[in-house]
Order: sequence, then C-alpha cells, then structure tokens
Amino acid sequence: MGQSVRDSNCIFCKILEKKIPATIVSEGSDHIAIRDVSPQAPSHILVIPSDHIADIREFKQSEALGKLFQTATSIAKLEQLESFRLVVNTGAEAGQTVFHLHIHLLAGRAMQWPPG
Ligand code: DGP
Repeated sequence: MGQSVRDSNCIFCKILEKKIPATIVSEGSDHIAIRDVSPQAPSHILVIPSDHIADIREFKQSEALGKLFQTATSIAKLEQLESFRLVVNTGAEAGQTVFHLHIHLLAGRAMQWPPG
C-alpha cells in the first residue's frame, strides 16, 4: 500500500494524521469515518477518503468512489440506521466548506425534501 496523498493545510488530512482529535467511527487504509463536529442530525458521520481529493469531480477512480459509498452504507448498517441520507456537497454554493472530498451520512430525524 503506497503513501496517502495529503495537503498539510487541510483539516481532514490533519484528522487522518491524528494531528487533530476526532471521534472515529471507522478507519481503514482507504478512509476514516468521524462524527461531524457540528451535527445536523442525531447521527451525522463524515466518510473521508485517505487521499486528499478536493471534491468528487477530482475523484478519477470510480471503483474507489464506489467503495467509499459502500463504506458509508456499511457504517449505516453497523450504526443500525434504518433510514439515512448520503450527501456530497460539491462547490461553495452547494455548501462545501472543507475541500477534501467527504460523504455526509445523516440519520435519526425526518428529513426535508427538497434540501435547503
Ligand atoms: P461540507 O460543508 O460539506 O464541506 O462539510 C464539512 C463538515 O465538516 C461540516 O459539517 C463540519 C465538519 N467539520 C469541519 N471541521 C471539522 C473538524 O475539525 N472535526 C470534525 N469532526 N468535523 C469537522
């Protein structure tokens, strides 16, 4: 397994490198899953790839992207979340604030549609 690509200015890279603490839900060679510091639902987990990739448009490996979604789905099962929403904010106008790709796993309350 090669070394992960990191950006020393990225908060999620710092979490991946354990330079900043986080509540870890799951960890593997290809990802870390943590509880969101500002939860928007009773369960709010971020699934973050180990490599620094700014957003989903930059993710060129479709197999790895599929695996990341499978990881999010497995975590939902482990957390016994019957119903959940996976969200990938892409670009500032869409609400992205951390420019290291991540999947939000949200659950534990009724969700609105369309999302705001
Ligand atoms: P987004 O807005 O889609 O880029 O989501 C970024 C999320 O990351 C946001 O819900 C808040 C969360 N977040 C930002 N900084 C930290 C941190 O230092 N620790 C944790 N656990 N979550 C963070």
